[in-house]
Amino acid sequence: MAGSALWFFLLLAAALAGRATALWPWPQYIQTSDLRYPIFPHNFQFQYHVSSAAQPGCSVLDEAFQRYRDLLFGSDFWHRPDPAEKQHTLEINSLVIHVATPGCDQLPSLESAENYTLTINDEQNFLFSETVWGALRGLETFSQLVWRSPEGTFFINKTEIEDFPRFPHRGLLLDTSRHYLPLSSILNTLDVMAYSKFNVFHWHMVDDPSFPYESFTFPELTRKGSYNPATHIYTAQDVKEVIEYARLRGIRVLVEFDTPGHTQSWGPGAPGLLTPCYSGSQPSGTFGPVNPILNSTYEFMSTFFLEVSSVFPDFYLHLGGDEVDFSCWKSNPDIQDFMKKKGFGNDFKKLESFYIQTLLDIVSAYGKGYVVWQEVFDNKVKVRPDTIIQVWREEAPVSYMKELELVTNASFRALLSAPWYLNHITYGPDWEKVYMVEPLAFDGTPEQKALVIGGEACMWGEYVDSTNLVPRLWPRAGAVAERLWSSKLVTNLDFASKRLADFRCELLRRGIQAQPLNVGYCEQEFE
Ligand code: CP6
Repeated sequence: MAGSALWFFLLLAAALAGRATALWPWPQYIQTSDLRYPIFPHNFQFQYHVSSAAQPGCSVLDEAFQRYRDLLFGSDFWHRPDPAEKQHTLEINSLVIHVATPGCDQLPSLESAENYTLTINDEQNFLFSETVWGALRGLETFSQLVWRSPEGTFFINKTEIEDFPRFPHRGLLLDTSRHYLPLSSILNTLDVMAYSKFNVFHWHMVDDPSFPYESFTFPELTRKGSYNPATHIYTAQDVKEVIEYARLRGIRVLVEFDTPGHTQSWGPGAPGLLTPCYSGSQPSGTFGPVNPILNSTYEFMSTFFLEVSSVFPDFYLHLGGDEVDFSCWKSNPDIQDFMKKKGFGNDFKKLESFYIQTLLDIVSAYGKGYVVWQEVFDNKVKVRPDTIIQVWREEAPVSYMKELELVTNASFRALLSAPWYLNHITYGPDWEKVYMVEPLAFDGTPEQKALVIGGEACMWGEYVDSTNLVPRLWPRAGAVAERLWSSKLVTNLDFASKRLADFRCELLRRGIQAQPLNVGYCEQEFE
C-alpha cells in the first residue's frame, strides 16, 4: 500500500539521521542523513539572497531572523570553537532566504501560499519560498532541525525538505468572554501557534458573560458589559497590537461577534437590543437573544459591524449564529405578532433565519466574507455561496462527518471543529483521539472534499483563564496542528508520540509551560 511504503520511508529517514529528527508538524517530504554540520552562533547569520523579492527592511523577515536567532542560540556566551573542532567539517555560517514574490507589508490571507523548500547540504544552505509566509514556516522548520550536542556545539544534519500545508485554514479559537485573557496570554499563544504552524487566530471576543471589546461607536457596551472597564477590556491599541503581532507570524485574526444568541453582555450597554422575555402577560425583567423584529436592531448592527469591518482587516468575519434559545422569543407577544405577520407560523428557526439573513446582507455590503456556525446552515438560512460553515456539533442533528458531507454537498466550504475541543479533558493521553481524526473521512466527491478548507482547535473559556490556558493548550493543540498541516498518511501514533514529546520539551526550552504527555523528563525542565 502507498501508505505503508511512505511510512517506511519516513521511518528510515528518521533512523538514518542518527539522532531522530524531531519535527512538529511533520513535513510533506523530507530526506535527512547522519552527515551533520556544526553551527557557531557568532559566525552564523540569516541572509537575503541577492535576487530575493524580500530584502533587508522587510519587517516580517527581519524580525523573524531576530526571533529565531534568539530562540536558536539564546543569549549565552558562545564558546569559540577550538581550531581542532573546526578542522574537518564544513560549518554552516548562514541560511540564505529567497522569497519569490514581494509582500512584506501585506496581511496573510486564506489564499496565501505557505510552501517552502529547505536545503542543507555541502553546496548550499537555502530556504526558498513563494511568499514571506512560506519563509516563516521554513524558518520554524529550520529552528527545529538545529540540535545541540552534550558538549554544547550546535549542529544541523544534511537535510532536504519540501513542505506545504494540507489545509489552508488551521485555526485556534480562544474565548475571551467567559474569562478575560490578558494581552500577554494572547500574544504568547500566537508565538506557540507559529511554532506549530497554525495560521488563524479565531478570537471569540464576546459572549454572554462579558463584553471586553472597546467599541468607539458604542463605548457603553464595554463600560457596562465588561467585567471591569478599567482592566478587563481590549482597547483599540490592544487589538492593533494583536493583529500586527499575528501578522508578523503569518497568522490571520478572525474575529467573532456572535449573535443573535450568546449576547447577554450586550444588553446593559445597548438598551432595547435584546428581546424582553415575558412571564405570562408581563415582562419578566430578563432578556433573551437579540430582538429580531425591530428596525433599531438592524441600525445598531449596521453601525457596529461597520466599525468591526474597519478595525479587523481580514477579509472574513465570524458572525456566530450558534445555539439560539427560542424560549424567550416564544414568550414575547410582540414577537408572536411579528411571526404571524410574516407567516412564520410557529417555526422560530424562520425568525432566526430572518435575523441572520439581514445581518449577512449588512456585512456583505461592507465587502467582507463571513464564517458562521453550523446552525445557520442547518436552519436553511439563505447565505452567500462563498460562506464558510464551521461544524462544531459532535452528534446532533447528525454526526459531524455527515454534516461535512451535507455542507459540502450544498457546495459550501467547511471548517471542522467538532472533534477538537481542547477545553474537554480526560485522564490519559487524550491528544491521540484528537490526532487520529481524519477530516475527509466522509462520503463525497473529490470536489466535496476540496471544500473542506481546514479546521480549528477550540479552547472555550468556562473553566480556563490565564492560569491554566498554556498547559491545557500545549502540546495538545499541536495534535490538531499536525493533522491540518501534514500528509493524511502521517498517522503512526508511536512516531507521533516521540515527536510530540520532543516538541513539548522544545516548548519548555522556549519558555512555554506545556504540560507533560506521559511519564518522562526533558533535559531542560524549568526555565
Ligand atoms: N460558546 C459558544 C460555547 C459553545 C458554542 N458557542 C460550545 C458549547 C458546547 C460545546 C462546545 C462549545 N461554549 N458561544 C458552540 C459553538 Cl461541547
